[in-house]
Amino acid sequence: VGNPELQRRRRLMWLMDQYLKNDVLSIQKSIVDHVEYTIARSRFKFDDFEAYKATANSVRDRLIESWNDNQQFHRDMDSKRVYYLSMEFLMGRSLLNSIFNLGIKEQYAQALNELGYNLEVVVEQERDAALGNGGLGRLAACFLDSLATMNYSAWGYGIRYQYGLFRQTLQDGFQHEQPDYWLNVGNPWEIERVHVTYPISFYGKVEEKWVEGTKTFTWTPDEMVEAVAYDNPIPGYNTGNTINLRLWAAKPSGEFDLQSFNTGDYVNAILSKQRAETISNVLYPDDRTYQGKELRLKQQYFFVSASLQDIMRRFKDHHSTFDNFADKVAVQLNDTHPTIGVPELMRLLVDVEGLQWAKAWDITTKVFSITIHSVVAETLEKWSVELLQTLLPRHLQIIFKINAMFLEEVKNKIGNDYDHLARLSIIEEGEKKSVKMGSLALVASHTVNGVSKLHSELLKERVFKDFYDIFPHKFQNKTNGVTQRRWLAFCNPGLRDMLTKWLGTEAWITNLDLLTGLHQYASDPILQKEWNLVRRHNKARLATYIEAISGVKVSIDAMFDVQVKRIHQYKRQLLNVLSIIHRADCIKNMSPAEKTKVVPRVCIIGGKAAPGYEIAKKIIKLVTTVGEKINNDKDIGNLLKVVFVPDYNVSLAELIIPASDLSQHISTAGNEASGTSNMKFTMNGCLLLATLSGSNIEIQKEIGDENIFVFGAKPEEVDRLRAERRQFQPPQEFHRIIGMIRNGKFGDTEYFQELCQTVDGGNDFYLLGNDFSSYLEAQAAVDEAYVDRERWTRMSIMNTAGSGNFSIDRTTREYAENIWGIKPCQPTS
Ligand code: GPW
Repeated sequence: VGNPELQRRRRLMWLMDQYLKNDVLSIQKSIVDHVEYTIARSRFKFDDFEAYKATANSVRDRLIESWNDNQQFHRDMDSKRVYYLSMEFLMGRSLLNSIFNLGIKEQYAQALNELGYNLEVVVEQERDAALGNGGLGRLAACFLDSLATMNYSAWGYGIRYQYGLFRQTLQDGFQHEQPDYWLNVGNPWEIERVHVTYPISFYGKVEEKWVEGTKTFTWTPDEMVEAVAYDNPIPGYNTGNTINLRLWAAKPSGEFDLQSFNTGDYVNAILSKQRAETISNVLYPDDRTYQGKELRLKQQYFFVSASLQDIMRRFKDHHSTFDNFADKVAVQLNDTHPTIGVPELMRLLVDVEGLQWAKAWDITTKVFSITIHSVVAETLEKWSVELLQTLLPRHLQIIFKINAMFLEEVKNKIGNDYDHLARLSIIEEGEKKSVKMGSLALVASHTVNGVSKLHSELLKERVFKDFYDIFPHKFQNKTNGVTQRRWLAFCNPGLRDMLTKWLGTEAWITNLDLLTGLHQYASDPILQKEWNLVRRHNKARLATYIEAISGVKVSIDAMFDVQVKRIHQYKRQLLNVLSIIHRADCIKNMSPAEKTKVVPRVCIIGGKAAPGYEIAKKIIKLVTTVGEKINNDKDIGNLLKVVFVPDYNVSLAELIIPASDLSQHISTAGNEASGTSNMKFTMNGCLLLATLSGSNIEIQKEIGDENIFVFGAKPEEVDRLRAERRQFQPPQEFHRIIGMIRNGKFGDTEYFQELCQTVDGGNDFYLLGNDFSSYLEAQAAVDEAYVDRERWTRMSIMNTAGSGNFSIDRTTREYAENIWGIKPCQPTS
């Protein structure tokens, strides 16, 4: 009581509470304040978009308040924190998520309503923050939600791209890319920190000097840019814990390169400095192909260096030596993209802070851990030694030294087996030497994990076999998860209320295992009736949307059969299209009596192709062409509709997933590292048509074989089937359908030839021909199950009931306990 500092703080806390009350009237006042003072519109006249902006700003105020309290709390506690470094954060919209997590959704709905606005409409005004490509980026976003909700101390670090993932439009059925300049309408969710900046250097040369008997290195860069922090508060659900996503923007550096101003060419000097901003301009839209572009490496180094400098500055506020750095800091690398952080931390510790190499290496190897998201070594990044030498000369030296010490160490274990050493070496020799970023990350990390059980085994057996032999203790599995807040509670309000009613508690929103409580009601006719009512409502919403964008009228009695994800050959959207053609063909050959037995389907496909990925673009065109043909075929009528949903993104996923009856996760066995949308569909009571890939296998185990449709080769057969594919004879139907495309049944005869070639016997790397029969059988089983409404509904309920393990909260807890060494921690009062 006598402590004046404490009194002062209490007073400040109390004052803040006076400002930001959460009753309807206070919320209305803050919304109208923002209309008038922030967006400077008349309080009597603002449209839905302005209502969104004002509402978002009023929520932002509340977020900042809890953000500040939380950061202060963790500063005082000096708790260990995890930093999640990722090139991508696929956040989607924030408004609904924020007011739900803060527990003020009802108040906001009422406040807006009384002002003459509708929350649902207002929410739709927000543009997606699409700072990611797909699964990897969305996983990062789910982690943030979970870390905040579970009261961990955590920050995300990434890049504030000015252009998010391109927007996909279709013109004559072809994909076109439109820039996503998402910041031009302003971003109320970020807080610019003009004073939190770090210099980031590039190019130049390194000088070696002997100082008091030790060799020192001075890097004199040729280019310098400034990294400026933008903070994005991430509120947890039902907790005061609001964590931070700090994104870096590149700005011209103020201090550097003053000489160019003295040459008299003042204007050009400014223009050339302006080019610094290009570093954070645009997100690379290629999901996993590395083109070795210098700008990409610059982006990686830019955000990683800024983040590490920031982490070290924060650490130094409390500590005078780096002795217990690793007790306070854990850094998670989201795939190999931030791996340049390894030599960067070494450089900062050795060259800047003056630590001995051995000490710095000890710290580094205790700080880093990495998640790998791919099943094949070819997708792991490699950077040419030449490029590194030019762009980051000091880092290349450090990488060489790490490699030399590492190879020295393994020689003691495996002897002078040259081939073996070459495979382990971080440097790939050859005409063009390169640095294997995966290997570098593995050598420096205390832990490496895959993202599903099967995938983690494949990492040990294949991708990193040589490393597994010498570092078996480093390898772990962390099966992915998704946040049930966004992906169930918020995007499917009907199901949310029903779950809460039947389970008698809302606690499943933070403890998804409670969903097992539904098992006992799976056959209960009352639950089944309510269940189907909710599903129909969701399907009606999607049907309205589909009609609005495509003009295609779809019946909600039809089965909604959905495949939405990035377009990739290994994900086999082509297999889906081929079976759609087959289905249409069968229907056309039926008698009227036979037709009455057909289960009507609406096949919905969505996803973006990387702009340079020609085959993927041809798949999109095939879907739209086939759709055009089928949708206008009188013989088929309502028995089959095919819709390509353009510009699939987080917000569309929130509409589509709750409305799906069947969803397809049909990559060649073992080829999907995990998959995460499969989890979202399962949670929402959608049945899966799935191959033995990634987390499909674990979902099957949780919900039971009888509640999922699994088909296709076994993962362990894939190598052999690939080797024998030249001899394999695909079934007649397969040939026939390919023939139809080849012969111009769907037009664009020339255009589709190359696509057809990809499944020609010798070429069919993803084994579409091999799996075709089994796929059709599974599809028939789906139809059979669907007509038995009681059975289908029970299966649907069993999917939701069995999805508890795929909450990201489970994943987060496993990382926290087995990798990061952090504990939940929140203020007691
Ligand atoms: F190539 N994933 C992704 F493996 O979305 F790095 N982008 C990528 O660049 C890669 C993987 C990479 C996905 C996986 O394909 C998917 O199976 C997984 O569920 C997801 O990452 C999250 O782990």
